Amino acid sequence: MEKWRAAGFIYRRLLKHSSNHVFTSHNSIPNFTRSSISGFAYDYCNIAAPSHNLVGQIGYRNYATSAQRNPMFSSVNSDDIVHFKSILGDKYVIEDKDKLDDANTDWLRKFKGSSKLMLQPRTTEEVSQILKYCNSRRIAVVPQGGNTGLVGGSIPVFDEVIINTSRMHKIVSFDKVSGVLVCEAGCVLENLISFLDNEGFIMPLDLGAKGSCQIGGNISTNAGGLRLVRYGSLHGTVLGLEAVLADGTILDMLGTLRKDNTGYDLKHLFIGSEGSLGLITKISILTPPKLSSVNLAFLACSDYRSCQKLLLEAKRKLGEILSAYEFLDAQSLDLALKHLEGARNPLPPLMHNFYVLIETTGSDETSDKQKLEAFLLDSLESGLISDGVLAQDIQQASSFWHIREGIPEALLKAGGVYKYDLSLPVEKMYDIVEEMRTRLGSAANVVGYGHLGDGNLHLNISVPQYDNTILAQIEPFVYEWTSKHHGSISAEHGLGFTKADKIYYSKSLETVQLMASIKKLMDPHGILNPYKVLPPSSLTS
Ligand code: FAD
Ligand code: 2HG
Ligand code: ZN
Repeated sequence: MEKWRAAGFIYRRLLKHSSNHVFTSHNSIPNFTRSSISGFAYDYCNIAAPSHNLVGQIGYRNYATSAQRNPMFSSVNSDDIVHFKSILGDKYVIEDKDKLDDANTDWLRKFKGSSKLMLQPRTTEEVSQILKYCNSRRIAVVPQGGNTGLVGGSIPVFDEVIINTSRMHKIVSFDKVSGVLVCEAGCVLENLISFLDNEGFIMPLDLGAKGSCQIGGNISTNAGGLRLVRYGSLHGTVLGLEAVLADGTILDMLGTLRKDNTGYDLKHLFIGSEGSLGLITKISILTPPKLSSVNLAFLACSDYRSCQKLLLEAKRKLGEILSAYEFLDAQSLDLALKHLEGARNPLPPLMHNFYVLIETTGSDETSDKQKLEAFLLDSLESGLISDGVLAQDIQQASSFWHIREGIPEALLKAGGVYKYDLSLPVEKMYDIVEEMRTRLGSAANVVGYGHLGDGNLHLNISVPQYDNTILAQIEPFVYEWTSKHHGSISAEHGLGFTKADKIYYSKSLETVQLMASIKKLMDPHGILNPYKVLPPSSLTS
């Protein structure tokens, strides 16, 4: 009886929306605009206090407390400043304290470096001259894109010079026949999405930080995001790169071919290397055509097992039109509704334990719609979903995405947060959330959400204040658990500074040794993003 009542409920909604629920070009409507992403951080700071004090209230940590500055590195002096000005002009050699405060602080407002200098090159040649000089003077540098990274990789640990790519934002070419886009590394992802939308194409990646993150940063972190389930990882879609090595050598690997088996495919070394092997200056990427029908459903499931079974069914029955499969638990939804401006629960406020967003993208509006509706009704009848709603227009779709994409922002507003970005077998993924809840009791709010379609859990532990006693209950347990279940301690955010010394939980000693040899070969003085990705101990032997 219960099931049929529920079935009637969703069926009414489907009928209600069926006249015009198919919406198009979702990709042209950002969920966060550029200003809202960075603006949010400022709003947050303005409410209470300047950023550092605010962060201080919840337990701000300085990098320097957990690492030793490499004594081989030089500090920047006045001659260096004169030299950088001769390359870039005065305006783009930045010593202004306020600008440096922002560039020294990460998105989470958790860590802060103490760089006294930010350089903003416009061209590859300028990057090359800067690195050549820094290498000869043993000045350490940190490449910085949109500074939305979540593992402390994009800010200095000590006084490294920040090389910010924001001025390198030119689209070089777009070929409509092949769908290959060539652009500079500092292009903001959302701008590329808009550019391609006008051309009838889409970017093969999309993430909540699109309003600020840059394509160079995306590639350097091998960002995953919301559509990986459909378009695959950047290792598949990036066709070529231009990068500058530590000694200033410009490496031209900017091919636009899909097939090229002439020797080692070195671009892959840079994808996901988090600025530790070179600074990416240009990219070429394969972009798919924009398809005419996009549908988005926001669904409720009573337990995690149902979310998991629903994924299998979605892969089977929606097949080639499935373009996103995201999940969040009730605790994540609560946080989003509490902290995100304008967020509204798309479903009546009944208790559901889990929520799933299923997006389809296809070329036939009628058949795509029929397919999705049939799938939803079947899933309801079989009890896999307990309620759900289809977006009836682009605004509604944006409001559903706002909830999912806004969870990191909501967590930040809630206080301190310990973040774990885990790859795990889908059937085991939620066990760690439950075990963590049992371990921490009322000391923390443990939430789980993420890219279920890719086996990527975002385990977030929200605390009123950063607290080492709580941290000791979380780590190393979370890493040991992940390793025991053959998972990865970083599915998509990278290792950065915060997880560099945890690499052995996911990689063998021999693998790390080979990585360290490659790093030493390509950057013998270790000036590129030091203290990140690899534990410093792996580089000393
Ligand atoms: P930055 O943060 O500036 O830098 C990241 C790393 O790349 C640093 O190590 C930096 O040194 C290096 N780097 C930057 N530019 C270059 C360059 N040109 N050459 C060499 N190295 C460089 N990540 C995901 O994978 N999936 C998500 O769904 C996702 N969602 C997010 C949502 C929000 C709200 C936020 C705040 C973050 C999210 N992230 C996500 C994390 C982050 O946005 C990504 O890691 C993104 O790819 C970083 O891009 P960026 O330009 O901000 O890079
Ligand atoms: C997302 O998918 C991002 O929203 C951020 O990767 C995840 O905040 C996180 O833990
Ligand atoms: Zn993610």
